Amino acid sequence: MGKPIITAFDRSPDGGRGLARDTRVRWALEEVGQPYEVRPVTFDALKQATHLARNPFGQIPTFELDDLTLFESGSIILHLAQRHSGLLPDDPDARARAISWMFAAVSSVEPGILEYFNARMIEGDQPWAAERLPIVIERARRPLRQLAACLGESEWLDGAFSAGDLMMVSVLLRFRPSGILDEFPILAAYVARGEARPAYKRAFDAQLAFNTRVADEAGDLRNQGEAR
Ligand code: GTB
Repeated sequence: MGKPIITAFDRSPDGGRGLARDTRVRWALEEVGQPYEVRPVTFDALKQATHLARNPFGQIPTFELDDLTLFESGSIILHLAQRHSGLLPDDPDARARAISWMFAAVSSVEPGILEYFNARMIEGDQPWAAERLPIVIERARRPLRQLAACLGESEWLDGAFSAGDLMMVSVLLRFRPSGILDEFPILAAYVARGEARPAYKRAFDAQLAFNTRVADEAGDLRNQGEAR
């Protein structure tokens, strides 16, 4: 079996703050000890046929290994968690609950956070933006309040660290720059525990090095024709 190749922004707009979704896939790969390569893709190349064949929505991250190509960070992480040990419990019920948390992260928590970013970044100059923002923030806060109540003093969401935590921490991290995550000290501490994991640190450092590399010294696949 070869090394998987993931795609990432040729240059992430966040400059290496780890907020783009390749970081969560890198984190999962690090947790399971699977070496990988990174194919940088420019914004233009995202919407061209070669990349659309990997992801019909023209986005990163994707995952390629042998004949398998996957898109959606959640499905990539679930695939890794199912094929390697360390990210899902062996007990079938506990495994199902961990997968529930993965879905909760992307379908119950992340949408409100994304809507907040849309309201700030994309609609921020609309005449109604200031009036709408508090509604959007309150909608994003609601699942955080419920999540904090559920997590309480526990270290992780359901026993040992799992792909559910990896996904949830990744989703919450994106919200930290808003300051709203810090309204929930339980969640801020939970995110800090995730970030303290050696695998997260390796993933973060790798994406930072990738996004701050000197163009001509790129130790990746950028010379294979895609990112120009
Ligand atoms: N549901 C998909 C998944 O989970 O994989 C969503 C993938 C997605 O949104 N990908 C984004 C993308 O490719 C990058 S992560 N966007 C390009 C496009 O749609 O044309 C989102 C992101 C982008 C930038 C920052 N940032 O600069 O801070 C953070 C997160």
